Amino acid sequence: MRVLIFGGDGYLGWPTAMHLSAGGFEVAVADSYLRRRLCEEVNAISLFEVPDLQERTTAWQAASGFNIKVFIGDLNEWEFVETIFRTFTPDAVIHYAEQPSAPYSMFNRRAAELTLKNNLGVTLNLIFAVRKFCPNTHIVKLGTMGEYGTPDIDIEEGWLEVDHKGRHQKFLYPRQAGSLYHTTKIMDTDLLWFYVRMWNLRVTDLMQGPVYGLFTNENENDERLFSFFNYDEIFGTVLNRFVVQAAAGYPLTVYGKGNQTRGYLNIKDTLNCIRLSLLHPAEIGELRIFNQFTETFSVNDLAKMVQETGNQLRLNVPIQHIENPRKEAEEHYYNPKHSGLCELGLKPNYLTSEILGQMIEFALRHKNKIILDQIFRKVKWV
Ligand code: USQ
Repeated sequence: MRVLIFGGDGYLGWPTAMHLSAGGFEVAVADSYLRRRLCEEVNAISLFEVPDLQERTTAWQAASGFNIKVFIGDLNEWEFVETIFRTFTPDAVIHYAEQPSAPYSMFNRRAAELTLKNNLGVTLNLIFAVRKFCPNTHIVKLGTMGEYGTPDIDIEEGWLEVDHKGRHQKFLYPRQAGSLYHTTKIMDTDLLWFYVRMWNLRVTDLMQGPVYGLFTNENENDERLFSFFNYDEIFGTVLNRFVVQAAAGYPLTVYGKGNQTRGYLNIKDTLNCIRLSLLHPAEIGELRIFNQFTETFSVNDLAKMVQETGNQLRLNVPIQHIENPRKEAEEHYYNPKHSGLCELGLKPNYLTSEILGQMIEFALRHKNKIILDQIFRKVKWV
């Protein structure tokens, strides 16, 4: 299967490229290095330096013998997207190429505009390219659990059956995001659903929760193949941040009451979910939605687990509740369904103190590179 990865340089894009390449897929990656530029702009530095895509694909070929094709350019530019599809017509496209940070999207007008234009522009170009060059190609789009928000009813897997005044209809599950970034993901889903109805596209939209981790089966012995590991307030996700904070002796930054609950998953399971989605594609004319996470935790749960594991490693790990820079419910009902990917064969890698210990030990090996000023800068959302 020929697989094209939009956003192949990112935290998840690069590990996905290696994973599929190792699994016998023919892989090409496209990226504009937007994330690298934005991280530089806001001074958000990964825990260790990450080589560019040319260097990484060369290192990967030396390590595995597999070749990954690289396209560097702006996926908002239609001519660039056309060139890619002419050179490498894919059986499936995985779309990660979005400005991925909720805090960044809430910075200011310019950041909001960039997030909106980039995320929707790339999705639109992808849709038109598939329609023009390969209408049966399977689009696998990374959405987010944040599209649903935190409603006071169970969250279904993408769709809600509604009985109204004696009649019945299935709708996209109501979405109400908590940041502009998450709102662009809702708009992406709406765009895809519209074109599925218009043009019979074949789409899987994966509503993913926050991902943690660093180690995959493909990179475990070679640091040149590691993905970005951001621990700053803007591009770092909560558990990766807590791990670095524990290593640095920085009190864990629990926002507000800490009862915000989300569905989390290990980076290894992101790769498994993507592979399973490719191997079991959506039907022509279907928008298939999976909720992509393996277990739910509150921020307090995560902080306690990191504290306990840190203590086992003889670290002193204080927890500090700080004023929440975001506008979000700090106590809420949360019961999202997530059976679809398990039915396709997902065997979850659950969060254990062993996994946390490996992450903390890795962060300890890089402790001299941790910049404490990056950890909390109070990017207020309101
Ligand atoms: N949080 C803290 N302390 C911190 C950082 C975060 O308490 O130091 C809290 C946040 O307030 C939030 C929760 O932890 O309640 C998760 O925050 P996060 O920064 O890990 O995740 P989020 O900003 O929602 O975004 C991340 C990814 C995004 C993905 C999303 C999935 O950056 O690309 O779409 O997770 S989800 O959250 O399910 O929408």
